[in-house]
Amino acid sequence: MTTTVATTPIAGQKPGTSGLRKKTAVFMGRHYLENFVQAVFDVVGCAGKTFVLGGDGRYFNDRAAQVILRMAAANGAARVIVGQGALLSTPAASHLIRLNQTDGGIIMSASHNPGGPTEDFGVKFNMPNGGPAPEAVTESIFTRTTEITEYRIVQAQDVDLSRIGRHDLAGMAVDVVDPVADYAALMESLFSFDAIRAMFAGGFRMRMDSMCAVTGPYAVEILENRLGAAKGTVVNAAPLPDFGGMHPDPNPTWAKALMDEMFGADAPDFGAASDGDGDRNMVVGRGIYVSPSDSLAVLAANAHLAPGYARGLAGVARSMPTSAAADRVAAALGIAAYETPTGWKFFGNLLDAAKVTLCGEESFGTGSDHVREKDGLWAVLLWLNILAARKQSVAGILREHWATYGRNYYSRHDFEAIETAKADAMMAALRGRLAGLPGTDVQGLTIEAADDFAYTDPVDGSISRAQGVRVLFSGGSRAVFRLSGTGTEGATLRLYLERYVAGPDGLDHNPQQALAPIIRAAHAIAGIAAHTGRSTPDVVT
Ligand code: VG1
Ligand code: CO
Repeated sequence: MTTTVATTPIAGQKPGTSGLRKKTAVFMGRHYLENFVQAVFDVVGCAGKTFVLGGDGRYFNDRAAQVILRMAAANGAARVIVGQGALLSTPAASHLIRLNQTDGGIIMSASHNPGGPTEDFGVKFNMPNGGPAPEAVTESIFTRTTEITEYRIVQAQDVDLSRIGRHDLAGMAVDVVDPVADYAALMESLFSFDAIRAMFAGGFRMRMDSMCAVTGPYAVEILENRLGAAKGTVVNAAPLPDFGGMHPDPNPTWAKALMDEMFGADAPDFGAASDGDGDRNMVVGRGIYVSPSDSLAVLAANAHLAPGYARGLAGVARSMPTSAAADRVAAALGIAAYETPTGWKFFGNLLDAAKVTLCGEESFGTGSDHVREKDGLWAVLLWLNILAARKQSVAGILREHWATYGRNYYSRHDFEAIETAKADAMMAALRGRLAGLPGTDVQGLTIEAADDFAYTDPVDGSISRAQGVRVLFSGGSRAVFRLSGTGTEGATLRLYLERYVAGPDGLDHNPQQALAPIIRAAHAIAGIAAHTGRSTPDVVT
């Protein structure tokens, strides 16, 4: 039986960089999830359609899945494909949307944000191409949340999402599928599993930290079962509702146990970690950390060594704050390089138009045209394929890369949970001063240019403004300032720092030291301490 429930708009249901993210308790509040889901269905249409549904297994994932299914049925959907246990990594969901040519999908995740009753939850809608909804669609969804007066839901028992196969929910088909199988087959089609298997058989050792989040089952099946990595290679492999109390953000701060292992005595050859929903990756060699910007550049330079990319790359795209290391590779390969705003949704059109093959962000995101999301395990497998083909260590490959292309020293400093008004005032003041900055000297550095990044999509011509303030110094160094669009508490200031050094450089390879002059200049230019009361970042990556 379908019920139409009267409701009223709830303020602030505005999707950010990657869907709607709020405290779990907010999502569990009266009508909150329901209003947002109905707004999505009202905008994208639901009657007769097929969707994919899954999430990263965090607290409320299972309950939210049942609500979304009942609402899809009430809104007339024909069929929903759900990962068993309501689990799907973000890249696996993207693949299922494409593979089954569905009308899109709903992913339940707050990605790298912690999970649990007092932590975060999130919902995002992906389009029929498998990618995050573009700004025009998320804007329409937001507008709809401000107008909503009712939502539809069927009254029914829970669907048994633990049982693979077809179920019926008030006339709608619910197909519960193995969340791993199709994704693993896709990976086998892209990479030389034989070469990687031979490398493991030859004694190559790895540690994969799934951070008690969704990639555990994927990593165990692919790395241990199919590629023959030693049992126990994947640690924190069981997805838990609170991620075992961990912050499932694969960076040196939150994946410290992995870093300690990789820099300790008897470190394995290769280490990797992924985030809550499996779209991010961190890669570490024995005694050497690979910055995400460098990782994108190395993958671009070597992707042809994997069968799925043997024909070469159409082009490479990176988000604006990501270092220009990948641009140098693109120039050497004679392929196009694109610079987009932060967030994977901006890569979708470039991938669909086959203008680029690889994409990446400094925030531990890398991916390709195999799906329309960034893909953590994909990046790990491409690295493994390259290591198997080149028969060199991670350190050896990185050093050769820097010797060839020069090195883009890079770091991001995050200042978290700043009072929103203070952060906004700092950005407004900075934007107000942009025109006067070029030609001035700050802390011994000369500013060449300064702007607020705007992007015109080369495919559909849509324009996205105010995507972050860039200050370029002479010699190719820069500082970028922007506020996060994924936080759930106050504002987070992200300060991105970059310095290019050609060839073997004589610096000591400590990025914080190499970047010290730019860090000082950035603080002086924006008056971070004066505006926010903060002089040291909470997280450095
Ligand atoms: C952050 C990252 C951005 C990434 C986004 C979603 O956004 O900086 O590069 O695309 O998270 O990643 P923001 O607005 O907080 O800087 V995920 O893995 O959380 O979906
Ligand atoms: Co994520």
